[in-house]
Amino acid sequence: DHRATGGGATLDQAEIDRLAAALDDAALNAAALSRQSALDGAPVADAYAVQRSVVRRRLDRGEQLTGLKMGLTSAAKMAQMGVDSPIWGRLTDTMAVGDGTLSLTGRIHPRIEPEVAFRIGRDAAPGDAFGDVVDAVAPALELIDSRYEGFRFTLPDVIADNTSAARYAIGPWQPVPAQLTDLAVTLDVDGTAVQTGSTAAILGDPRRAFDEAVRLADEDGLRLRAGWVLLAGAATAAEPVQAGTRVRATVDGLGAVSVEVR
Ligand code: 0L1
Ligand code: MG
Repeated sequence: DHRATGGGATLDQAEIDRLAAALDDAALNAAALSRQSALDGAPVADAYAVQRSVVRRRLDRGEQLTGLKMGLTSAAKMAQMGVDSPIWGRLTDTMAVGDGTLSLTGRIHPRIEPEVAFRIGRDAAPGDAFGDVVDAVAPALELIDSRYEGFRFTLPDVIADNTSAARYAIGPWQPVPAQLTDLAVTLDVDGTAVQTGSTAAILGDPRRAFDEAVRLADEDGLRLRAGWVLLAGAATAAEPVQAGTRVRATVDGLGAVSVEVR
């Protein structure tokens, strides 16, 4: 049987790998791709199979998984895409911003959004509660960079494209606060606020992003591992970003993370 494994996938593995190679090449060459009609009407299982293959190519080049991310976690973004469930993607070490410098080299049309990040203290299993597994919280920035022309895509397209994941920066880790439900979030560029929101925009409570990540990744046979990061999702819309600016995300009570964009 040459069908992809995983519930409900319909494309064969050769087609999945062909779509993955096109997305991976688009990322490597910073060249936007026309959307992939092969995924039109495809079940999300097909799209996640393409994502798995895209990330497999990265791992084959020596990258390491560093965590997972949730996307489309706000009611506004879900409504825009006509879905009622968030999506998830994979993070690798080359996406992590280590030294506060965020280079745009190799990006297509980058946008940045303020997020909340969780540190995974021990390997997670289905049914684990947030408090059993998450041992620290931090403000975070996510740079998303759709590999599709015009940042336009369907739900299966963006799942296949590893949920537009490109780079991420994590601020200082903090003890998990008593509540995370309604913390003010600001994205500023060169000291001017360009987006404001609340952590309530992240599934009503960012802790729910943990439950969703555990549940959705398990459908793909993947579990959060000790030492990994989980990006819970954006609290505001994403902003286009330019070289020569300083971008900062502040989450009330958690502090801030900033990057020098080059
Ligand atoms: O991290 C995100 O919420 C991005 C999910 C994909 C949608 C987009 O690229 O805008
Ligand atoms: Mg995001």
